[in-house]
Amino acid sequence: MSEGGTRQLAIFGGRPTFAKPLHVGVPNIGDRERLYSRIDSILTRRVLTNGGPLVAEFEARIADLVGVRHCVAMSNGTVALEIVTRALGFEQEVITPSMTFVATSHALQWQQITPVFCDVAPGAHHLDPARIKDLVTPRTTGILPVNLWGRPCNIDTILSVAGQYDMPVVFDSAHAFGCSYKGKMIGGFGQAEVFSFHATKFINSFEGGAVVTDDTGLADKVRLMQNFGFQGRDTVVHVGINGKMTEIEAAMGLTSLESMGTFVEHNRRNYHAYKAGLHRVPGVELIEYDEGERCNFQYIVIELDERITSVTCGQMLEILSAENIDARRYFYPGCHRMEPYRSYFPNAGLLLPNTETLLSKVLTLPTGTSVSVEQVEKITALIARVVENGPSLSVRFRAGISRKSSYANAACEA
Ligand code: T4K
Repeated sequence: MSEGGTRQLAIFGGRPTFAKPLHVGVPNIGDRERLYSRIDSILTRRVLTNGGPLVAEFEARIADLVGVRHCVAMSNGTVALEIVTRALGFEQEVITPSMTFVATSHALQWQQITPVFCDVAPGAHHLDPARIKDLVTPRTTGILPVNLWGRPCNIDTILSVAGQYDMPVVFDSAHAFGCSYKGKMIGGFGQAEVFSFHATKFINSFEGGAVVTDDTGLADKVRLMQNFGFQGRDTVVHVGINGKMTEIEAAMGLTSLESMGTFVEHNRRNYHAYKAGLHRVPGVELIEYDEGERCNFQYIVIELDERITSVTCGQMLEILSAENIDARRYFYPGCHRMEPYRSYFPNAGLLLPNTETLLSKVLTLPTGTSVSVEQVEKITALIARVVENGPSLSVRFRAGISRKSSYANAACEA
């Protein structure tokens, strides 16, 4: 532990481990000069949006990297999900996990499609393919699984179950750009996949997203719908919306892509530092990446077993937060416990026992290029110390000892 293990925890009035907060999701920034020069070219050209050359270049680069025929860049991942599911005729009911960012469900509900929440398998973070059959009804029109944390879900089995019902599958791969499954890049599975290039993502275009697919008809339709349904200047042939990516976003996206190798390498080093630091901490399990595959290592996720650590996830979050470690409880409490789903399906949790258990113990920790290995080492040392002192901390929490309390914390000064 820093300062020889004698420091009092900040939650009890000690000096925080970090002077400034360390966040999950601080953007990776590529080569600024390249970005400025691209922005300069945009201003000179005066083509700011509506299908400029940088968006076209970004789309070509993504399609090439992923190994698909088509990429349609979008204003963000949520709109990309809305457009592609609509283009595929998703309606009525769609099977999707609750263990995801709420955008996955919202993209459906926004179109009056009911997200039918599928539980995760015990101990897993992804939709359990074995449960899909129980959820299929005559109203089911598709499946929207999520490649959470950039780790692929059980893609083969999901596609095989979907095939039995002749149902389309769109993968929400918002986290999974640059990752692979069985040696093939994520982006090339199902009818289509969606990436997010939001600021907090591994590769960012400030805001942004993309639909990737090998289906030319689908790509054409998605492109139409993303630009009000315009075919040419004055002809509108389809209902549409504005989902376009701007040139300045593409400039950032292209610049990010040029640094992709550096970002992965940095994330990988941090991941290994977390792995080394948490390896022997009882009750704390780091969610591992399969390094035989391509990974972006963008999310550092731990599961706490409260029976061993004595402190709950919420308490750990509070302790870390006081130390200026802004961990997140992604995606607590689960989409099914957020509005409007909570009101629509008040008992959904009964069908999602594994999701509920998982959400009670998952924490996401800071990484990315703004976080150094030395900082990771301090974070893991702190977690180890908290767990070591778990029983006495838990007593203090139960006694309602408030944060930043000024009196000495003997238990944590060991
Ligand atoms: N599907 C999945 C599975 C997703 O995870 C997401 C988005 C989507 C679909 C939809 O894609 P988009 O429509 O967003 O393209 C963030 C992001 O807003 C969201 O994109 C992302 N998932 C989700 C996992 O995380 P918040 O509410 O956690 O963001 P926020 O504003 O708290 O930012 C996180 C931290 O990042 C901050 O504490 C500070 C730091 N940060 C953030 C921004 C935006 C910066 O340092 N600079 C910044 O510019 O949702």
